[in-house]
Parts: sequence; structure tokens; C-alpha cells
Amino acid sequence: MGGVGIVRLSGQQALAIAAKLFHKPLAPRVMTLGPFLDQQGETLDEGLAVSFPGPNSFTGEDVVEFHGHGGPVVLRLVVEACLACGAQLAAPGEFTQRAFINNKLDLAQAEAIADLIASSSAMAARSALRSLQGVFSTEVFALADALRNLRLFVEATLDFPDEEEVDRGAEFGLTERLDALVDALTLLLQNTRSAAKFTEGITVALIGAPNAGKSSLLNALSGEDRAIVTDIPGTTRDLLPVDLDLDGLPVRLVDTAGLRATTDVVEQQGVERALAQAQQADVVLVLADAGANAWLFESSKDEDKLTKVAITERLIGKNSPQLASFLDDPERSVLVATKADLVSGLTPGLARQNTCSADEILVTSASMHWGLQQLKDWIKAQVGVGLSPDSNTFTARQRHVEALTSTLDSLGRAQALAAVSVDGGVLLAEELRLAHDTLGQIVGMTTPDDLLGDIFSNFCIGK
Ligand SMILES: Nc1nc2c(ncn2[C@@H]2O[C@H](COP(=O)(O)OP(=O)(O)O)[C@@H](O)[C@H]2O)c(=O)[nH]1
Ligand SMILES: [Mg+2]
Repeated sequence: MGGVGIVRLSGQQALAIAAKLFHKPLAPRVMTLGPFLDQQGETLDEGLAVSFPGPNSFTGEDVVEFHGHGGPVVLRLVVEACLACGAQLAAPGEFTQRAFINNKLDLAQAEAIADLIASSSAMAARSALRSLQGVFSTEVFALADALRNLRLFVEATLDFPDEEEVDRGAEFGLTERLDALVDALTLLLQNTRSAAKFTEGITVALIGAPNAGKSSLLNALSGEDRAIVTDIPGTTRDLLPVDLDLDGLPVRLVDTAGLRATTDVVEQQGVERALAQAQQADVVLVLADAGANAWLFESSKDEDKLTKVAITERLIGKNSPQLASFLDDPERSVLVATKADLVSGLTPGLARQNTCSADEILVTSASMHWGLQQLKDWIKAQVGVGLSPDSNTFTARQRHVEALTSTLDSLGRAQALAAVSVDGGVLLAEELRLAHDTLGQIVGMTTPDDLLGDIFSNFCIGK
């Protein structure tokens, strides 16, 4: 419900249908005040009508908008009057889809509209707007153009005898151009990956032995009492997701069952789910109970001993080798020491024993709210670039990341083919065609219809 509600018509019949509801003449792009009438001539509402004759409209078609009062009942009456005059209800995303079909927007820009509407922070909105303005698409189009030139060259030389082909390739600078394209795409993929995380959010799994303090940490981080906390090991058995907003980064924090060998069937399933969740999470927090092992931390005030390796060996590995294995990936996981309030002299925050980042330990206490900010900062840092408000971010989706990845895969094979000899001209041409195809899918040049359908059906009605 709002002060003003808008009913939007688009298509060849838009002006004709509007004329049945609104009897005053409509000058293009000028708001006209008057009554909205049903077919019996009865007034349904009074408001402003405006027309945008195509092609200078959002969809590229004739568009008319009725700006009436915002109540759902009044609006429905106006919609029903339009339907009675021959209009059809729009499918989700149909306005944007028509704008895309009529070349008013490319596909990445159309997606940015959905992202802009869904944005949950000022930063997310700004990024979506940059995408809508074409920051991302312009780069994709430029690279697709460069790729097209390569294809034209390779396909044209297919007809020439080998020696000549090699000479022409060298003259054209085929390998250099391919390398430059791969470099540019690799950079774009990197930025797109972090933009996609930023747009779609990341998953952070909390794993550890039973009673490590996972549920307590989840509650402390989310500022809500979401997970049950007890001193009985094995309390949490299912995955419990909680959505957070870390300064504009959407984070899904997932509490899991404590990892241990158990004969309880339900708990066993919980353990399996915990491991599966951790496998696919963007970030894994591996928790170790410092409180219950104060001796280790206290005897290690001698800083050298409080290393990730020592703790992993003595606390984590002993409980579960699977748990320890997650720590092998320092890009994705970090060791979190919990219950630091039970250990005298342990400084909360980031304990960095030496310069090696793999040795980072985040020291926290859920009950004292110690080290939580450092933990949040660490998570944000994992997402990489794109989090600074003044960096040139855009919104992106996993779909774009996948398209860029397979484009790069094809180009990698193309590089190998071009390096041996241009003998594999046909294969080379085929790899370049594939690369061009997947790259084009981002902006909708080559996107299959079913994928288009999926993308637009995820819009809300009326967009
Ligand atoms: N002193 C202290 N106790 C904690 C802290 N975090 C958790 N606990 C206690 O440790 C026990 C297990 O906590 P819980 O969050 O359920 O662990 P989980 O099994 O890993 O989910 C409970 O009795 C908690 O009260 C902490 O930061 N400090
Ligand atoms: Mg728990």
C-alpha cells in the first residue's frame, strides 16, 4: 500500500485501451489529471495518466501509465477495467523482458533492474545502478568484439595452405591478441566473482566438535537468540541458517551439528550435512574450544607455541581429521578459538603468530562479545575487492561467473592450439566460436530461450 499506485500498460493496444478508461486526450509524456472510468462510464478512481509512445519508452512499445491512489482495491479495479478492455496481465519480468527484446537493455542490464529493486543496502543499490548503466555490459561487449575479430581472422585463414596460414597468423598477432584477451577476461572474472558474492551473498559455515561454541557464536554474530545452546554435546543436529547483513554484504551463516563419531542415526545425518555444507560454503569457520583447553593456550603464552599448527594438531585433528582438512585451505577457512573468557591472558582478536597468513587464529568469546568485529572483518576480506564504496563495483551473478569461466576454458584450449601450429585451424575456430557464444550469453546475444525464461520469471510481477 502506498500513496500512489501505478498501473502500467505496454504494447500495440496500450493507447487504444487507455482511451477507453481515460477520455481526455493524452499528449506524449505529459501528465493529465482526470477520472479513470470503467466500461459503464463509472469513475473508479481519479488520478494522472501519461503516455510514452514507442519507441521512446521503457519497453520500446507504446506505454501508458495510470497513477492512481495506492490502495490495493482501487488498483485492482483499474487493472480489471484494463483487462475488460482487452489487456492481458503481465507475467513476472515481462516489461523488462520486452525492453530486452526491443534492444532497450541488454540481459545483464535487465538483471541489474531486479538487483536494484531487491537491493538491501545503499551500496548494493549503487552497484546495481552501475550495472544498469552498463558498466559491466560495456566491458563484456568490448571483449566480445575483440573475440569476434579473432574469429573472423581464423575463419578467413582456414582456406589458406599451411605455410601461408602461419605467416598470416604472425602478421595478425594471433597469439598476442589471444593472450591479451585472456588477460582481460581473467581480470573481469576476478571482479565479477567478488561482485557476484556481493550481489548474491555468501555462505559461511560454522563447524567444530560438539560444544565448541558454534551455536553461541552464531547467536552472538547475528545478535539474535536463534540456535539452542546447551552444555549437552550433540544439541544441534540440523543445519540452521541465519541471514546477516555485514555492512552491505549479505551473509548466510549456517550453524551445524558438532563433528564426532556417533551411533545416533539422527546425529550421524547431522554430521554428514555439516560436512556437505562446509564443502560448498564460501567461508568455513573452524571452531576450537580454547576454554576447555586453557592449558594449551596458557602454557603457550610463549607465543611461538600458539600456532595454528599446534592447535590444529592437538585440538582439531584429534577430534576429526575431516575438520582439520578444512584448514588446509586458508583462502576459505580460518581457525576460530572460542570461549577466550575462560583462558587467562588470551587477547581477543586476530592472533597472528608469524607473517604467514595461514597461521591466523581468530580469538573470540561469544559470551563477552570479544573478537566478533575482527571475525566479521575477516569474512568481508575474503570476498575481496568490491567492498569499498568508492571502488568501481557493479552487480553480477553466479551465471555471469560461470559464463566467463567457460569462456576462459575455451580460450585456454584455443591458446594451446594456436601455440602448436595453426594446423588445428578448424579446432581453433570451434573453440573461439564456443568462447564467443558463452561470453555473449552474459549480455543476451546468444542466450538460449529457456535460460531467458528462467531469468525473467524470477522477477516480480509488474517489473
Ligand atoms: N564461558 C563461555 N562459555 C561458552 C561460550 N560459548 C559457548 N559457551 C558454552 O559452551 C557450551 C556449548 O555451547 P554451544 O554454543 O551449544 O556449542 P555447540 O555445540 O558448538 O553449538 C554451552 O554451555 C555454552 O554456554 C563463551 O564464549 N564463553
Ligand atoms: Mg550447537
